[in-house]
Amino acid sequence: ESRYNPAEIEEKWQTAWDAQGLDQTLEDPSKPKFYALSMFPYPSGNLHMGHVRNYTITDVIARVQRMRGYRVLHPMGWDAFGLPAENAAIDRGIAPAKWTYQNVAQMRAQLKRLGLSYDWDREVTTCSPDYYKWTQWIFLQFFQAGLAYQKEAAVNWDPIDQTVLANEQVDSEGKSWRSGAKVERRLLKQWFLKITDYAEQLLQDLNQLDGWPERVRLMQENWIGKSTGAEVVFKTEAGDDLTVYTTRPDTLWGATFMVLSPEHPLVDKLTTPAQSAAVAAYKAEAADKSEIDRTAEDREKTGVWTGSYAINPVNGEQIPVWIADYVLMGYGTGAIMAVPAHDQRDFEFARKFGLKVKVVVQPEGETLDGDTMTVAHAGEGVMVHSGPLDGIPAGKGAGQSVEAAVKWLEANGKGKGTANYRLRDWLISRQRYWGCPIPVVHCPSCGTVPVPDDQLPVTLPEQVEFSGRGPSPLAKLENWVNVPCPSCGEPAKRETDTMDTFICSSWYFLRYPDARNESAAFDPAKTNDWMPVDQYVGGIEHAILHLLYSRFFTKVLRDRHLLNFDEPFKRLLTQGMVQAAAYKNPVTGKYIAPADIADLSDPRDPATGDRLEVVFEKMSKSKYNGIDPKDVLEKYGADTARMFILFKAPPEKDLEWDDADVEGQFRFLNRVWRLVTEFQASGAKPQGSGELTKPEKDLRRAIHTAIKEITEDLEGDYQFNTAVSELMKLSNALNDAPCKESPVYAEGIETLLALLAPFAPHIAEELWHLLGHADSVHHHAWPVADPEALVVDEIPLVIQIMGKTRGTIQVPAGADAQTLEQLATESELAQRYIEGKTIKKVVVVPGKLVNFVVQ
Ligand code: ANZ
Ligand code: ZN
Repeated sequence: ESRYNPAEIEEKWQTAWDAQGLDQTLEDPSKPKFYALSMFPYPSGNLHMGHVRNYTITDVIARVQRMRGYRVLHPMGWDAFGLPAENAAIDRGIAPAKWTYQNVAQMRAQLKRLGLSYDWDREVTTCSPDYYKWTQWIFLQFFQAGLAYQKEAAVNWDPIDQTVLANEQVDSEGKSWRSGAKVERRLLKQWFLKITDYAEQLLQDLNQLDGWPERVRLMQENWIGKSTGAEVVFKTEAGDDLTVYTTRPDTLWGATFMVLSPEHPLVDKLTTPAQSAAVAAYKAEAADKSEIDRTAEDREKTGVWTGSYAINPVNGEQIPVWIADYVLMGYGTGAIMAVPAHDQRDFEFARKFGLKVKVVVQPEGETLDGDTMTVAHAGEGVMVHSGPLDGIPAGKGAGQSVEAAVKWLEANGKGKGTANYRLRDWLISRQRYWGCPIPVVHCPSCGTVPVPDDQLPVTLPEQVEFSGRGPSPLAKLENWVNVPCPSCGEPAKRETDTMDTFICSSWYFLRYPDARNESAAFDPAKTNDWMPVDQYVGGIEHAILHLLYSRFFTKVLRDRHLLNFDEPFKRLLTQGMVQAAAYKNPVTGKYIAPADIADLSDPRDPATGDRLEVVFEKMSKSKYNGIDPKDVLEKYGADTARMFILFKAPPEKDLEWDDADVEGQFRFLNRVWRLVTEFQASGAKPQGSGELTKPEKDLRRAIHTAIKEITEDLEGDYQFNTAVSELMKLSNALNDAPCKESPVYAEGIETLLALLAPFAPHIAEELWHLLGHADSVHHHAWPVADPEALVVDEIPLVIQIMGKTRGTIQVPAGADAQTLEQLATESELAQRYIEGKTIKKVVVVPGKLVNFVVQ
């Protein structure tokens, strides 16, 4: 008798499938399409359990859809630019390209061992010139549409290494990862994409995404951060317009001072000679602070008076103009009217600097006084001291104060209703080497000139020195930087910034439908055919930026007439984390490696003797609770690993690693192996008899119930865990069936293998062939439940004696009360208790129970 040997059969089938081209995309227009996509990985070099989970989920979906008759696109690629490759170059002198491609090769081999049904012919690698040529081309599409522009913005500057640092290279204390120097902020001219032009569409179209988790849609909505209010024009004493953005134009009569961002262009003009030293000092201080610091709520307010006043347009009052860092230049107009009575930040500021506080919203049953109140009143009330608004209820609703204020401002030409978005334009410049070069040339006479399409890609030079010091490696390469201007031919300089890697991943899903196209990013006909992605699967950590940027790219390319749809990802599944037990010292907060613990049943810190807590946390090196997929594959094989991951938790929930459950799935596959090999060895020839016997009927019901339940589990919410349970139930039913010679048993064995195929593709294929099939089980049609087989013809009937349940008997479903009474009375079970007694009364509840009252 043969043993289940996963190592052998998995490798055998992976090779065979490769040779047959089993996983190649079927381009058959007569079939409906299904695009199944996992978020592509960064090639760090090692596959972790989170990857395994993500890709297994998508693979099951892809395989089921193929069996259900779809043509399926299920590709894989590499998000291959980025900082770690450059760090490897700096630390270990290995070229970023070499490091990256080595990692890709290693991870591709690991993926292949999992039996994932990818069409590898469509693999994309974002750092490869045949890919980034089109990233550059798409960038130029944005440029031509006026959606890519340059402006000054702050970067992290390391004063010792004289270099720009990425945010990830600055630690939580604001120090450089390499030099340890306190990082400064410097203004540099940098490239931006105008995502703000699409803010409203990105918000509105969230309504189309009912296949996304509500939580993710909400995160996107908050990130876009729409607020509505008004712009109001104040005048400076010199007659300049000083426009503010406010969400509470109704509180205009309560504005007692103004605050400008220190970077506001009118600050210098407004500053009086007496205040100029203080203002200059404050501006310098603010320039060094990050936005997060500046807007932290618990921070003590700081600021300086400019020495000037502005005029409140609603009542002609003169109010002082201050500068303070809590007002940001990048939001609204960079200037606010301060209403300390009703805004907490303004209130704190006013109290600190002794500025007036004037109440204009009076809450019912209270009399707030600006001189004595201790906290701003942001809540409800009635408008007071507010001219035309007096008596109107305060609020944003219809007929309330904000609406009335906007109407009044517009009628009197003092302002207008507007909306604002928290979303900012996307800063895409990186002063680094390992990224996609921005394809423009700077010419002294022509300005910024795009590199012509026929000169793309602008390739990354290979002879580069990496020190982590000084300007970007690209900027140091004289003969790469100096080029003739594509427009006038005079000496000019290449742009040396590279693109944020989020750009590369904002369009890769558009490339897969036409991945080998050498003359275009993609053929719109092909990409429009396959897109949108029907099921996207990935981590919640990408819930905001990656998804928002991809949506933005899709909309811009649609407006360039390259795409004919609004949204790239129809359905989104964000899979939960993979967690494992970690041992934590509750006193020191340190994690202890299991290998250092003497007795795991009484885990103690070897250093302190403290009793350790066992906690389930995301697998990580620092918590010593990582499990290497390689070890699991070696011990049990890919099919077991897949089954465990699918069985252990619903895909969107966190999964707790459990060796016993892994073992359990391995045992289950062994059971399947035994069932099928024994059936095959028995040589039982399914013979067509007429009427089915009762055991045959029962087995057939079990088979078709499994089909029905598993099919339902895979529709909608992808409840793989319950689907695996159903597979286990079916295998038990087969095991226990007394009719192993019956054609129904043969039907059951084949059905089990077909249903198992998407989950454990190798063992299903091996056993399928053992049964004598020539074609792949993965080409087999997904089984369909026969409704007739599901009909239950017998039900259990509860037998009670004097109200006490004594057991059940099987009776025909739908039997009437009289029949039930007869069957119950005659049953052995009832007879046992009734013998020698007289039946006084029989109570029958059809479909449920029969109760005997005896004496
Ligand atoms: C007067 C006022 C009175 C305000 C009041 C609020 C309450 P959101 O919802 O975030 O859009 N503001 C405007 N521009 C700002 C900037 N560049 N930096 C910091 N704060 C700014 O909030 C908009 C409100 O935040 C605006 O409404 C303004 O303060 C402030 F009882 O104006 B408000
Ligand atoms: Zn020129």
